[in-house]
Amino acid sequence: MPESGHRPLGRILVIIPTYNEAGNLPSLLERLRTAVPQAHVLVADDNSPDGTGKIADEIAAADDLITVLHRPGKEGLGAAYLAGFEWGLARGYGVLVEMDGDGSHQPEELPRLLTALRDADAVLGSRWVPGGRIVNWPRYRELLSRGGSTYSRLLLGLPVRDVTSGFRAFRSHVLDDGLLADVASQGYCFQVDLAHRAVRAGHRVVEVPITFVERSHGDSKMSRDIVFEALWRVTAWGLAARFGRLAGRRHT
Ligand SMILES: Nc1nc2c(ncn2[C@@H]2O[C@H](COP(=O)(O)OP(=O)(O)O)[C@@H](O)[C@H]2O)c(=O)[nH]1
Ligand SMILES: [Mg+2]
Repeated sequence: MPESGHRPLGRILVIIPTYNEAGNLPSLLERLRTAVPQAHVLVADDNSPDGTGKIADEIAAADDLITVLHRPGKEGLGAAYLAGFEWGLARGYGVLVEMDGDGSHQPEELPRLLTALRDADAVLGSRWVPGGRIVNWPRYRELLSRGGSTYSRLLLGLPVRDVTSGFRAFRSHVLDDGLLADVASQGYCFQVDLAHRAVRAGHRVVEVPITFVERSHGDSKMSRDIVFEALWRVTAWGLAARFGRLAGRRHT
């Protein structure tokens, strides 16, 4: 149930999943430590071949508020976040933040997300609400993201404009309450899954506008498989909900 109502936020953990972000992570960490100096940072690296994990280790060695979670190999965004959430929940953080490691999410905007969280259970940084912006994103990515959000909103009845956004802040009780049990989504579908679960559980989920800046170093990990996973899972959830409702009606 919603527990917000101006309760103190508690300690903040920013989780950053990385796979081959050597060219982006150092400057991102520096900006993040300046923008929100009190936040702890957990880099969840999947044994990046470009040495991101080692670079993160070197930065963490000089900064008590940065920790690196080394994972054995590439398992997708969802698995990295689940491991990061588990790490943070076990250590009693009050707020768990999701943020990309490629510089697309501006650390300078995190204080705004945290302010909105004072009055909510979860805050989603959104490209597709008034005031939201994208910079340097190819047209096909914009169409895919907008189309995916609209499809999920209609099919799942999800009152969210940007369902795949990966710049988010959760009060820890949202994630601690069995919400993560049996999450199977791996790619960006993980973000849809989480938003869907949070809304269904009755939590107060709000969106605030963000400016998303496409990476200037390295490559996107988006793939056709990731898009198909989101499409089939969202469709399956939508149909299951509809058939469930119909079946329920028949019995009453
Ligand atoms: N640990 C981990 N991080 C990942 C994986 N796939 C993507 N990421 C990270 O997730 C974030 C978003 O991925 P990105 O490729 O930029 O996706 P895009 O912004 O949608 O093009 C980046 O920080 C990636 O390094 C993965 O399999 N494991
Ligand atoms: Mg990116």
